[in-house]
Amino acid sequence: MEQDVWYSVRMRASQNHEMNDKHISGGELLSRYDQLEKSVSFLTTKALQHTRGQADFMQIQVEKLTEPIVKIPPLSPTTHHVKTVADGRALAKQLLITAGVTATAIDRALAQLFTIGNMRGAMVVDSVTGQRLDEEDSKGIRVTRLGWDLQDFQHWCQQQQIPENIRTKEAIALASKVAHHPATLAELCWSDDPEYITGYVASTTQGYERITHLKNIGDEQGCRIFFVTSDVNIHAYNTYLTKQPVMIQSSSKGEIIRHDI
Ligand code: WAQ
Ligand code: MG
Repeated sequence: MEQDVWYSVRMRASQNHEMNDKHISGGELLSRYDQLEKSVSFLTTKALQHTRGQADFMQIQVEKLTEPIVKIPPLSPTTHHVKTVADGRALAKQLLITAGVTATAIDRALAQLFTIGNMRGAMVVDSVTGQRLDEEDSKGIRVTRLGWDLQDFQHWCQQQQIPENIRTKEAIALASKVAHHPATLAELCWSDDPEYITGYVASTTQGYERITHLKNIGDEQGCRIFFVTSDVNIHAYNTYLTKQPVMIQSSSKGEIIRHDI
């Protein structure tokens, strides 16, 4: 049945592509064939109307999926209201420690992040030592092949009494996929968009914990760090993040959709 065939759609856009290649925007979603035009258009708009600047390079890739899609539920959200960045980061550190990450690992990971700057993906870090486990000096691993039906998201937001915001949809989808892997202890994230200062700590044990100030307005330094157990198989972990199709569904209990190919 054609309507059961799914496609992965990915976008990345940057500025000064030939020189320092400043990351402007990225996006990934799952789409049915009859929604492909809309999906490509959604990601094009995301790239072209970006507060990080005007892109001079954009790539959009569409791939038919042949693997079964795993359905998982979204992490449960909570919001912590803080008044300053210092309070926000101190709280984030506390939440990460509660999830099992060491203070040393957090400090070392953040020091590496600030040295690199301008990442396009996430850093994978040993939750005990803080050693970076994905390719050193790379711009990070991009989590792809994930989606969340808009209606299901909207319905879930009403139940949870949180705003129906597309940025939150994308962030919770990503955090839920990442947390679902048994090697992930916790994630720390804030946006690289200069105007958006709310970030989160996510983990299977504590859910999606939003923190209202994790950076100052105008700051373009974003953050995405996955803290993993020391015994992680980094190759398999990478494959899960980039290749395993995952659909977030509020009522799901972890079943697999077998789609015809
Ligand atoms: N895979 C891995 N890393 C990514 C991905 C991805 N698919 N998308 C973004 N990143 C990394 C990349 O290094 C970016 O610089 C950084 O994360 C921030 O990305 O509940 O908007 O898309 O209010 O700017 C969180 C709070 C918002 C939402 C996060 O991140 C809420 C956000 P952005
Ligand atoms: Mg961004």
